[in-house]
Amino acid sequence: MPNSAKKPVVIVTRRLPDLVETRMRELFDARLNVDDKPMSAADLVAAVKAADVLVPTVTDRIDAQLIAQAGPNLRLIANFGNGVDNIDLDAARTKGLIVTNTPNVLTEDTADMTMALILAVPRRLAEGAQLLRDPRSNWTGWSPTWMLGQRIWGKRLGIIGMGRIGQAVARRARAFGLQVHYHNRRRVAEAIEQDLEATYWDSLDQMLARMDIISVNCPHTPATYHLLSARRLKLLKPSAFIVNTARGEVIDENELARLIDQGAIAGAGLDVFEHEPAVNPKLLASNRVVALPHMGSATIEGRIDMGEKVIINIKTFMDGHAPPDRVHPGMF
Ligand code: 8YV
Repeated sequence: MPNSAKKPVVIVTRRLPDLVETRMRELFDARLNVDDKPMSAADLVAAVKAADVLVPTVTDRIDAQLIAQAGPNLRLIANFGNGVDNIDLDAARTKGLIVTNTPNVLTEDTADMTMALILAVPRRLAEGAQLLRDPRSNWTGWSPTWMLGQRIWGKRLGIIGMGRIGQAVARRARAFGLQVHYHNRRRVAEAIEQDLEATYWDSLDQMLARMDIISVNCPHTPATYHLLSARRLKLLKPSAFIVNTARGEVIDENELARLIDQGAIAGAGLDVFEHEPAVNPKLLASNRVVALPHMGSATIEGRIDMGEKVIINIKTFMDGHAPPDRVHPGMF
């Protein structure tokens, strides 16, 4: 059991909101990254050798090779983030390390951002805003045929991944008059389906071929890597839009860019990318793509809540109890 008399060495890989860092300083021997410069591979090795607890984020690759080099004191990896695809969970378990994440607190913020993209792409929001700022745009005033987009109301939204965030997206989508459809590893409870008036598709292929908007809300796992493969992307209607606030790796990004370029897919709203922070230049060049720099959970309230969860996970573990947000391999 961890020794609670001595403050644990908690190494945090990125800068967190002040409130969170202040509390961490009070409770732990917190080693903070005040410059917020992403840690190099060598920095991470030094961190896992020295820490009792490591607090990584999505920008840190905690792979088997790194975990193998962990020092004897490292017991807990308390991820600042919901997705744990940055961590090799099997390697962590083999090494006897507990892994935790920060579920729930970013659900509503991420669903808001998803809904924002669902609205933004068909209604050409970014294009319109950009146009007014461009001195060459020469906008002379309203016209009946100016900047026409596609109506949202009455369209079919296909949600891939009906977990917490998928369901929060569905609730919002209902309010905007979208018909909710979904594909998930497991069908959700009947009461949830009824509440969301959601139609389940066992076959992802069949759902893709019939939707007007696709929203990706599943985690990135080996099973969902390129779930939207070149073959599946070609099943979409040319009038369909894709929104992704989950993980870039779920979509074959090159193929998506190519199909949008060709007009075989109408557009995309992307908050995440396959090779983050690199973004396929074709996507950036297209006015049918709204690209955001991984902002889904980026609210001050959300980030403080995430920090609070990290602290609770560490504190509970250090007090000798099971941390509330423990992640097991196979959970995702
Ligand atoms: C986080 C996210 O900001 O929590 C997640 O899974 O994708 C983001 O919203 C990021 O992961 C923090 O590590």
